[in-house]
Amino acid sequence: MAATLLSSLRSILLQLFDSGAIKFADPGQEFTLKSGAKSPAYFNLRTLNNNAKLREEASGLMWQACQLGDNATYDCICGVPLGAICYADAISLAHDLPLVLKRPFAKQHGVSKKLVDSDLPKGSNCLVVEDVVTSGTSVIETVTALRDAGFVVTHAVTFIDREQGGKERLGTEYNVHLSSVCTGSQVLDILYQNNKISTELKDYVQQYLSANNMIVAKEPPVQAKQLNFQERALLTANPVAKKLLNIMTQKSTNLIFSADVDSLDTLLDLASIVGPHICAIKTHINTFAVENFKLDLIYKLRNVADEQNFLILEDSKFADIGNTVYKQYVDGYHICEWADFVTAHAVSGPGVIEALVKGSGNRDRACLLIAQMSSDGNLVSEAYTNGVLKIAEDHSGFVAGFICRQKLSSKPNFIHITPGVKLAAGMGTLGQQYLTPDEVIKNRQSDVVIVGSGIYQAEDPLAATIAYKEAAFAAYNDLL
Ligand code: S5P
Repeated sequence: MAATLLSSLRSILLQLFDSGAIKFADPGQEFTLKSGAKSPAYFNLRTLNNNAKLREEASGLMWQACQLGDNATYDCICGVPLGAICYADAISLAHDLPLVLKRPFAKQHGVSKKLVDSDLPKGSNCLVVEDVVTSGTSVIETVTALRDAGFVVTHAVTFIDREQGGKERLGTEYNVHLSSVCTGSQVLDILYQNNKISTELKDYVQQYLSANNMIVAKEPPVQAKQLNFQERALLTANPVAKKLLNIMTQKSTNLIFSADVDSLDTLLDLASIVGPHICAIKTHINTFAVENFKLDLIYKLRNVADEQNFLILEDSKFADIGNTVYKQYVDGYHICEWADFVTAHAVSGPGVIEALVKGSGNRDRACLLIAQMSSDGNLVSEAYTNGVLKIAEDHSGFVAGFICRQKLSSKPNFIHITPGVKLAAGMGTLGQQYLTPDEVIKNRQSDVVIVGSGIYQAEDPLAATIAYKEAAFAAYNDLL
């Protein structure tokens, strides 16, 4: 980088750091990113909006970073909404490039429901501008909308590339070349050289950025199933998924107990008995009679879970629009406070996950998406399941895996969890279809079984738990 550009970049980064737009967290105090992933580095360029001069300078650097050479240029420019529109606008004004606007959501009223509304000729080459790129998902959304509207998109530019897989994904999967003014490592170097951060912090954040590529390779070099739970934990960014994989290894159990009992008192008693043999307990908090409901009992369950090293999975099956899900998750039964992870349908789109990410705040939380169901005659189609996988991949920082009938994804970070399990296969009551632990883990290559009535209706729930645990874990070991 030329000396003048470097000095301009240095001055911008130092001002961003001093104004709190670039922040770093010590181990254990990580920030939650938009995708739900935790990170010790936080780059929020929105504060550049407060300083017109600085914004103009930053836009100038972006423009220089994405020059095509040979006097070639772009026909128009589009900023990823909302954060990067101001940079696209500054470049548009400075270089007389038509500005294309992409809406964050399709208009619900009026004549046009399009995401991109422009009367520029089809085939115009549009440069896409973003402020910070991590996994590249937001740039991809804008590229896709522009292409759907007839634009050609070959190049995108960002101020900071966090070097967490976005550039590679854009290049290999979308044929878009991403240029950047600087990378996450360069930000660290410049701040370190200017005595803003210590060597320890620089090394810690650098290590995190290098180890947490948000894009798990399309085809992992080793088949996911050949990796054991412990190895997969190392490849998993979500803290809950990581914890579950580690618990399964430490306790030799891939059994979740579905505690569909009549009262919270019974649930607590059973949890203490079966706790040593399960990796998680699954609750349906809204099945308890309202008049008997005592929230303090659920906090007692939290204590038992922590003491006995198992997680709590609240099977809420959230399915509404984001705003309602947020209220159900945060206010209804205070689920966000005591449940490590929850289930959600993806039928209403990614807003459900975004609501859960928001409701989780700084807590270590995750969700499982319902990708398939065990009930007879359910309406889940293959196309729907594929849609669920796509949403999960776009939100892999928060989605820990799937409720499913078989292995669906080869990505080692996604945990496959299967309900409808009994030692004897067959039809249950009200349309439930049961498979055996062997069928689920060995033949269908799922990772974890959920067992409810097979345990709580057994004469000896502890003996039944041990039998399910041993059957499911032996099937897992046989596969390795
Ligand atoms: O497709 C599904 C998804 C879920 S989460 N089928 C299911 O049975 N479940 C849940 O798993 C269901 O709500 C119940 O809590 C548990 C199965 O219980 P069981 O008694 O049939 O083992």
